[in-house]
Amino acid sequence: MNSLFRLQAPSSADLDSFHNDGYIYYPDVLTEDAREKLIAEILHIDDVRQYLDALGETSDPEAKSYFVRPWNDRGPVGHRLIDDPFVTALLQETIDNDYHFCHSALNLAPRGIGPIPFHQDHHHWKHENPVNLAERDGYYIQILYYPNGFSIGDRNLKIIPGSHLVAPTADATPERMLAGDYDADAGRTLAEVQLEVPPGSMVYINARIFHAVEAKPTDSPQPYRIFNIDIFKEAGPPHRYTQQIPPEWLANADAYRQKLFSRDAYHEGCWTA
Ligand SMILES: O=C(O)CCC(=O)C(=O)O
Ligand SMILES: [Fe+2]
Repeated sequence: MNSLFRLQAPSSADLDSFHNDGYIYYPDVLTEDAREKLIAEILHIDDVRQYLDALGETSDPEAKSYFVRPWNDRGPVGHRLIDDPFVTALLQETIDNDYHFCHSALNLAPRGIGPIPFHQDHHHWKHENPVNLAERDGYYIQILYYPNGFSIGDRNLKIIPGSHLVAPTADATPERMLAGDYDADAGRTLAEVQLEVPPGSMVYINARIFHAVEAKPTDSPQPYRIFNIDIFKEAGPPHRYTQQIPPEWLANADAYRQKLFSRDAYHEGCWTA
């Protein structure tokens, strides 16, 4: 089966970027065919169609995002993203073999939507149960896909490269990192980087890095920005959103896919049980 991606595996420079900067940026890495089909699949989802019909062409400053988690209503390309050979090579070469699929989400951001401040998505950090403390150093990988891309100043992603190297204490806020207070801990100057991303791009991040998203101006030339995400976690207890796997995903799964999905889902109380 052909890959959905223009690349087969990460280069050694990519792996350095993952370990030193906490992310790898792959501009325009989906093939044209994959990008077009993925967008078509997303726009074909009933809920998405209804959302976009209601949104219309105008720029309502009160407009809400479309957001679904877990994103289970995936078409064939959406499904193949989970275990495309390039994604598998990336996971194996960055975090080895002991990982599972955690969950996914789909988001459409309309004109006028506000920003998301700097944050980290490693949920075990924000909880103090023994299980969270024990899992604190486990890898949590977010694969961010931008099928229709974005420009600087138009809901662009921002990151603080190297912020994954700073110990996750309550004091280590993004404001203090950007003020230089943690440069010695990180062994580098911590500064904000803004990404400009053409359609079909992927950003592969260690969820320990601080990242943020700008607002989308009401006069953006792009009516909505599409963002889908797949998240993988080191083997172990559930993360905050580790999803139930729909039974039909297991029906035709090969051994690799079965292993990806062989983990417990999150449920209320599972960390204190
Ligand atoms: O919209 C994006 O580009 C990223 C959003 C994000 O950081 C998140 O969903 O945690
Ligand atoms: Fe995030």
